[in-house]
Amino acid sequence: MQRTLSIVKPDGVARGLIGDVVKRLEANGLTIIAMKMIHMTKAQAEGFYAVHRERPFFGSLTDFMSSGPAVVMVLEGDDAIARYRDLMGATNYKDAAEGTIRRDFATDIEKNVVHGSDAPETAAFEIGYFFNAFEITAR
Ligand code: DGI
Repeated sequence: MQRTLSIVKPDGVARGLIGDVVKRLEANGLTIIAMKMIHMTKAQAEGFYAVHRERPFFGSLTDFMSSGPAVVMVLEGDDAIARYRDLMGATNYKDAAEGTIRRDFATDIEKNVVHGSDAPETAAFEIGYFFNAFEITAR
């Protein structure tokens, strides 16, 4: 069993896509073991994406991520990190495979509806960034 962090980003929440994302997670055997709505401050978004702080899009990305409410979830399942990345599709929706969340819903390389951890170490950091142990349902 593996855990990963999922975010329905502010564009996805604003456009009414929470249900579509959750439906795909549940239909594909990823179990939601924690979930809440948050509205990140700019500083919280900068901390979350600190790995990208030298990138030219860092300011724009953290403005966007702090622009409205987002839904953060912890997903659990066999190979959950890679399986959820497959459901999301490539970062740039134009490169994303057919039937993926980003291909079907994203409108922009930055406004790409969802986030998912890319490795076990980042999943551990990202889950701990938003959730404490009491917020993750025991299984
Ligand atoms: O793990 P991903 O979300 O697929 O991608 P990432 O960790 O490389 O980048 C994090 C987010 O930053 C991504 O979802 C959208 C944004 N981003 C990535 N590359 C670019 C970008 N935004 C802009 N404007 N331009 C980029 O080249």
